[in-house]
Amino acid sequence: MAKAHLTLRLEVIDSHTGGEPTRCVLSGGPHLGTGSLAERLERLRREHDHYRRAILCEPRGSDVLVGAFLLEPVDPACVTGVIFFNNAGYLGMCGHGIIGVAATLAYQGSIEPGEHLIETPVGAVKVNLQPGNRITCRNVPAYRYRAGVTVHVPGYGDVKGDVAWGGNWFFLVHEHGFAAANNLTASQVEPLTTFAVGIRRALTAAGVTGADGAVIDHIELFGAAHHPANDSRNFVLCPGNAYDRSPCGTGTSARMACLAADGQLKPGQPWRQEGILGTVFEGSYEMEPDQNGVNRIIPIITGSANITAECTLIFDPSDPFRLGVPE
Ligand code: PYC
Repeated sequence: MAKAHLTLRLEVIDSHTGGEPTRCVLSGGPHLGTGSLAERLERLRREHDHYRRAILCEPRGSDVLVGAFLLEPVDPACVTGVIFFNNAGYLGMCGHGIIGVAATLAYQGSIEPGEHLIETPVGAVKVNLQPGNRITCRNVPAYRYRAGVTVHVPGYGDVKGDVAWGGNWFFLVHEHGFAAANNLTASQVEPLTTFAVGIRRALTAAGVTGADGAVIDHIELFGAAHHPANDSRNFVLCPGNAYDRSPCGTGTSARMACLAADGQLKPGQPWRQEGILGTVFEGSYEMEPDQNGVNRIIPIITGSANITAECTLIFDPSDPFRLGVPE
């Protein structure tokens, strides 16, 4: 097999948003040419996927990390383009990640407080940088695709949930044993993960997908909030089986789309989503017609991020794990 070409050094800035890490790759990434971000994502996937594992997986990273390649936007109104990736592949959008990207741009002095546009493969996202690294992001349109879908999960029985888009595809489940026992806690991450992986397998086996056959790769379980100021608590399983340490921006968007569809959350009404670590995203939404005139919610999510590292990744040609530990 031909030796995969890889830059020797990459400049990165790491941050975390409510506990969930983001690694921004600032320079030294592969040349992806021009074209839309969706086209460049496909080129990255097809021709340079080894970068993803080398940057994100062990020994330089871990399954929890979400990567963000910063690149030239197509729309000059955007401050940057970004392609998100993780241990399993690529993400259309990433809520905690966009907050991490904005905090990184602010740390670098590339953006001032106020509004900025960031281009993603699924559309432009507006961010508003406020004092104290608080960042509000106006996500891509979100919607519920199917309500009340039941799948049989071996070992657990029938599980009912909604399929919704919030920038990624989610299956959202409210009724389950962990919620009944108020067990959406960090100490239960292993059994929660096993349950959520079982749901995802059951969805695949039953042929339940998002629109156009899209794989539902995020599973979101809900329970009562632990803090009285919050509306709900969640556990989110990500595509590569890591769980989201934050309340998940795209998952919170999918949740608000379902609440809006059920008439339980009005435009502008606040929604405080607590994650498994107790960190919170403040959400609300505006209603807007899409290009086909169909009303979609535009989720608005606020969180904060902190910078944790600014460093150079080194890919020594003699390192047997230069491209990451093999799967
Ligand atoms: O915050 O949208 C999000 C997200 C997706 C996967 C991990 N975090």
